[in-house]
Amino acid sequence: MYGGGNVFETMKATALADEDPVKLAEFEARIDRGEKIEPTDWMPQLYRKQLIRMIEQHAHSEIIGALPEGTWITRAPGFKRKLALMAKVQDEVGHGQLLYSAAETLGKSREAMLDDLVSGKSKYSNIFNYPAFTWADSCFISWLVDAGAIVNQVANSKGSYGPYCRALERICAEESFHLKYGHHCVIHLATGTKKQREMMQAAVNRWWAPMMHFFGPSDKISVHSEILMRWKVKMASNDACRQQFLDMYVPKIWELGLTIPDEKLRKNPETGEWEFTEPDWEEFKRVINGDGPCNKERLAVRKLAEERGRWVRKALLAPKAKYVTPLA
Ligand code: FAQ
Repeated sequence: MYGGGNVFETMKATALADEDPVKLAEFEARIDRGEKIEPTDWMPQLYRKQLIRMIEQHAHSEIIGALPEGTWITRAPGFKRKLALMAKVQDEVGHGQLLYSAAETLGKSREAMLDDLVSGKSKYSNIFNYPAFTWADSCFISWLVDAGAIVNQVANSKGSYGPYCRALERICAEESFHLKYGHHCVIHLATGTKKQREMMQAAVNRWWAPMMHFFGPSDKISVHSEILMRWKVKMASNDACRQQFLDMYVPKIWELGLTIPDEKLRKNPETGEWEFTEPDWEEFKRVINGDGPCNKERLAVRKLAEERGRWVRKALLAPKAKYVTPLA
């Protein structure tokens, strides 16, 4: 539906029919045995394309994700919070670096990926197209957006593509510090003054819908899940990740006296599944396709960074560049 489901089905069938059946069978047997695929190993073109798409989008999400929190560094309440937030934002950009490197092993250059980001051709996570109006919004991101990211990444770090899995392992270790920092910030506000509690509640109200979208469209309408799960790139479906997030974090949110803006939200005691209002997938579609509240602003900032940093990249890559000491 979002990437043109039927078109993708046709492309997938054609792409697989074009592959050498013996090599394809051996590749799939390796995946079934739980082996890691490495950059120089044979792989179907569709596996390569899907991995580039997914890792690239993930990398973009990290560097764009640094922006809403980044604007809070100078306004963070107190020196300790400033230091912690600065380190967190720096980590997120570092995750982008790791992920761009992992995607480059599949044959797409970093320049091409960044061009596709600023031109709007590539996607990045829906959630970073919403504004962080208050300090509490920044706290919500540090705790719950990181929590959602960890649910997804811990699962996928056990996947089939070596460079992506190794990057995810390192990323998850760092994200767990972010989660603790974010939880601490939220506890502070949720147990603080009336004004602080209200500010935190307003942030939960604003971010809940984007958070439900964050795990991707429901399995019924997800376009890529089937092939990605068959090839163990995605190790849990979008709905499974959403359920796991709700299981782990709804009780923690309630424990802090905060409410969640969804009257239907409850854990069905018979099925053990969380029930909730169906997310507005039309809004999701609009936001990921460029029409969210902050898409233009986010891309403008990235574009400026690309333009301002061009001379540095050019100087570093110049073939004749060399360091000349004053005494030489
Ligand atoms: N936002 O068929 P599916 C973070 C698109 S990192 C935007 O289900 P798939 C760290 C999807 O691309 C957060 N677009 O797709 C941090 C596809 O469009 P396309 C990022 C989305 O790939 C924390 C279409 O919808 N994490 O937060 C989204 O099987 C705090 C159809 O969807 C990752 O990227 C979305 N939420 O499953 C940083 C993890 N969901 O390409 C700073 C790796 C779906 O056909 C502060 N990625 N779409 O045009 C994944 O696990 C998967 O790609 C999913 C989507 C689960 C995101």
